[in-house]
Amino acid sequence: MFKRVDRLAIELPISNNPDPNGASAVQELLGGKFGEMSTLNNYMYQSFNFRGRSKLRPFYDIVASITAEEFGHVELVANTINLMLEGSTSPGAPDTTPLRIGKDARMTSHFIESAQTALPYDSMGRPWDGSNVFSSGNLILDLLHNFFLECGARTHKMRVYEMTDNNTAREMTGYLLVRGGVHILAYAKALEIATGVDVTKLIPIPNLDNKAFDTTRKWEAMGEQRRLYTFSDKDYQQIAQIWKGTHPTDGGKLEAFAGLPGYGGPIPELPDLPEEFAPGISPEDFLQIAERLKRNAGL
Ligand code: MN3
Repeated sequence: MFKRVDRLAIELPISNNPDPNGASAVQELLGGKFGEMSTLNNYMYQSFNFRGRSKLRPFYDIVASITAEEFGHVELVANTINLMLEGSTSPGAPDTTPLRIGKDARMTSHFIESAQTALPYDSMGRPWDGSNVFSSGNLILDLLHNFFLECGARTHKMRVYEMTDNNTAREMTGYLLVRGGVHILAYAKALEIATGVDVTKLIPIPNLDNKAFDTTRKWEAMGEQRRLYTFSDKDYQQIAQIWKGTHPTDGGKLEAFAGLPGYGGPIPELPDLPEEFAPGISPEDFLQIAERLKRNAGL
């Protein structure tokens, strides 16, 4: 089962200027083949389908706890896209063409299908689909796939980082580069325990340190590249049987934590967007809703 927390993985800065085309590039990190929806669903199905769980518990715990973290990454990237689109248009009567900018934006669907918010699509508007999930049932093959998936995800994050200097996008991407690096290392170490092969020698792919990206540095200074969380109060603690030893590039001690990270940020508040009819609740409607809520509460 899953427990939900009404908090974002990190605090996202409010973007200083709308960047609809940057938001369409960031869609790749959400609904692309190597995006967060793919990492989430790959690990989620592998954890549902895991054979020999009792015997291979530490491997199951690694896949299951990273699944939970990926849920929060999907949420973080979606919120980044929302903030990048924020302020693209302003209210106006239909005849003033208030959504004019939408027709020239790379992802017109942000302005038609959703009220300037994230969609489960890649950067070219292709919908994410279940064929992006690899769940072979062979433990080594699945772990190898996950290592490859995380390296591909890292490559795409680095390229998107180079495409937009929007501050919200950079903050999110820097953080996810650090956390994705943890997942690369977790799968490498799992493969090492399972096979005896030192997969960490392949790291980093691409061969560029996270430190080259400005917004990674504060997370690395905090030691986030060395921490793996269970995302559960009591379960999945056998991650510590795999997540131990030292970090291959920074030499620090790897630490497994029960629970969630101690940091996080508020879920950004999205204001009314009358030109998109969203949420479409007028002040008069709201008064009536408040009245009905009061009546339902017996007041
Ligand atoms: Mn991720």
